[in-house]
Amino acid sequence: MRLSKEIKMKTAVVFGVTGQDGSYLTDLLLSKGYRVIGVARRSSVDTTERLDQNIKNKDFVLVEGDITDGFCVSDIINKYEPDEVYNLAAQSHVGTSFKQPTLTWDVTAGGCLNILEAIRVSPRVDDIKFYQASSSEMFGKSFTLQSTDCSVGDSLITQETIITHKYQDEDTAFMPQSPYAIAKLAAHHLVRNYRDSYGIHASSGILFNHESERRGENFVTRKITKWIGKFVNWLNNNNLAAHQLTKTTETCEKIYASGHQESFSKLRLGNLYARRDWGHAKDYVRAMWLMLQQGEPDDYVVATGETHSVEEFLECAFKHAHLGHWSEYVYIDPEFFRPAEVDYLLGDPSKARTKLGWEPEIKFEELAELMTEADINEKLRRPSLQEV
Ligand code: NDP
Ligand code: GDR
Repeated sequence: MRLSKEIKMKTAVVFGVTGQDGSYLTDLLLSKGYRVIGVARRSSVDTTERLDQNIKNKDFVLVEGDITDGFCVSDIINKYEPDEVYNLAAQSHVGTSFKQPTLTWDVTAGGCLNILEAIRVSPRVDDIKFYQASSSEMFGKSFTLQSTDCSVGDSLITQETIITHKYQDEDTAFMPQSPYAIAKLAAHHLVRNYRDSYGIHASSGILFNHESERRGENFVTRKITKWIGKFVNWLNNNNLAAHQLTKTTETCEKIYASGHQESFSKLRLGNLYARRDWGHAKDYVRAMWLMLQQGEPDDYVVATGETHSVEEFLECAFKHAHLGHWSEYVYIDPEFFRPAEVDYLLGDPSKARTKLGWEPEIKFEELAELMTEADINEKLRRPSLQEV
């Protein structure tokens, strides 16, 4: 029996399904009654750990595919006839993009073009809505400066107070600082160009940093909480409390405890002064979905409207783990400094709030706590993950 259009199950193709956002988006779409076609590239090891909860769901189909292969992308779009296509696939690590710029370009810019082309030539072009994962990294060094004159008093005794607000929104100019950000910006412009040229329902979400318990382990927030998880486990295994540790200088690379032979490597980090607008991935995939429910395609900034430094994240996470001050545990390693840095990101999500009705539910402190808690408990649940 053929189902009428109104009750037909929607189909979404998700490129980048094995990543942090891919897994949360899959959770969301399945909960909304979609059939989800998740595209994962071939790998010599299993990369589906984040999808464990969905892998046996009858409405979830995992297919093999790589976005750098245009024929493969076209085949998937023609075969599964999606209503919505989400492109979350990318070489998404900024630091790595300096070391592998060509690969980053091919995947992050070229991959998006392959999907747009596949949609353009599809006979169902008018029935497909497309989401592109754009990034706040595209702003790079750029920001909008808003000065508000808050002067008080009469003309004779005026107290001049100019408050300046520094932020990024949809009108802020782009000034990308890495091969990753430049590739994302190329993809962003391609999306706009295909929307204008061919009338494709293609939207870009300019998402600011979003993290979670499922965040990749070499992004700074997860690197910190993962280290804390392992360290707490080491303390527990050795019946040690934080106050029993030997004081070391900041140039010392290890942590020692008196009376114990074993040591533990300090947490190695780069620039602690960069500021980011950090939210939770669960909130951000909701914004992606909302963009594709709109009548007209558009671009939206998605952010919390708060900015914090890496140092502040350290403070929050170490405080939550009851380990004392983070500086006792961190070793600054030049290896993790980037050739060019993005110093300051603070998004203004007013447009997403007004037009999509989107609000983030999880803010900075809760995010740091959730991640720290999850990594400490992970160690307790899976003792095999101990530091060797
Ligand atoms: P992840 O790095 O966790 O996931 C990236 C995904 O892309 C993985 O599933 C990866 O597969 C897949 N992928 C990489 N190369 C290819 C390829 N050639 N073909 C097919 N798939 C490929 O990123 P996030 O989930 O954090 O982010 C999702 C998207 O949003 C990315 O495009 C990212 O650049 C962008 N973004 C992320 C932000 C954030 O703060 N998280 C902020 C703004 C934008 P595999 O598992 O095999 O590696
Ligand atoms: P970012 O995230 O580059 O903003 O890109 P990341 O967590 O990698 O870095 C944030 C800031 O922390 C500083 N930093 C370190 N970063 C890493 N990874 N490792 C370290 O040891 C370290 N020490 C300090 C960085 O220099 C930087 O200033 C993320 C990715 O998810 C992108 O895909 C996405 O587009 C943007 O967020 C928005």
